[in-house]
Amino acid sequence: MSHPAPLKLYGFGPSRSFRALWALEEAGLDFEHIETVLRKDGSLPNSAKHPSYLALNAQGKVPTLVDGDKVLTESIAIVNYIARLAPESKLMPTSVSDLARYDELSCFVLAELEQPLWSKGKHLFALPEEQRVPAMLDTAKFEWAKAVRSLDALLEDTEYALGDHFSAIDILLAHTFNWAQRFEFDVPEKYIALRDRHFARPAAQRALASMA
Ligand SMILES: N[C@@H](CCC(=O)N[C@@H](CS)C(=O)NCC(=O)O)C(=O)O
Repeated sequence: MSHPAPLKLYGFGPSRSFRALWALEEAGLDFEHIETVLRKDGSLPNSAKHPSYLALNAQGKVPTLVDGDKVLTESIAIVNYIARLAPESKLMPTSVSDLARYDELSCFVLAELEQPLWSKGKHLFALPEEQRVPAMLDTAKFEWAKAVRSLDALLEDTEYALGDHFSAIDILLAHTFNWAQRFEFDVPEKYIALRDRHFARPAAQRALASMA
């Protein structure tokens, strides 16, 4: 779908930027995907530490979405923005009651489910070496198992997380379980199946192909 200003998504491989890439594909919006490299020398023009990128995203992280003179960071804010630009995609609900559930689940993914994954990443490779605490890896495993048990209680055993159709919550869950598997966390079979089911969608396949 055409949009007055061409959207630009700065992202990197299977990182959190994949959530935004997939949402753009589901929404059918025109966009340019700008592959950005992480934790590399800031003199590289496509580095997230290059001064021109830091002017967009002061943390030097992905994703960043640029829409004309609007610059947006934070993967969930970006996914929500995309959903609002393309309401017909129904990625985000509209009723107060469904939005409350949407907020509950998206906050859970961000604050509880992905937190131990990122802890492991930080203490394995992302933090400066002298800041890494190896014992955090066991803590992350413990917190992951606890978050998954809480999710079991939060989700119903239905095809989609919200109502009777696919939404951005399914993107967040599928992406986060894929991340967990890549980082060698224990992922229950039913969440592997959730990831596989949603990754089989044509929009997810296009997003996966475009970052290859
Ligand atoms: N809360 C942010 C986190 C963004 C983030 O940490 N992105 C990682 C990739 S998944 C990154 O760019 N890391 C680079 C670094 O830590 O230097 C979001 O959801 O967008």
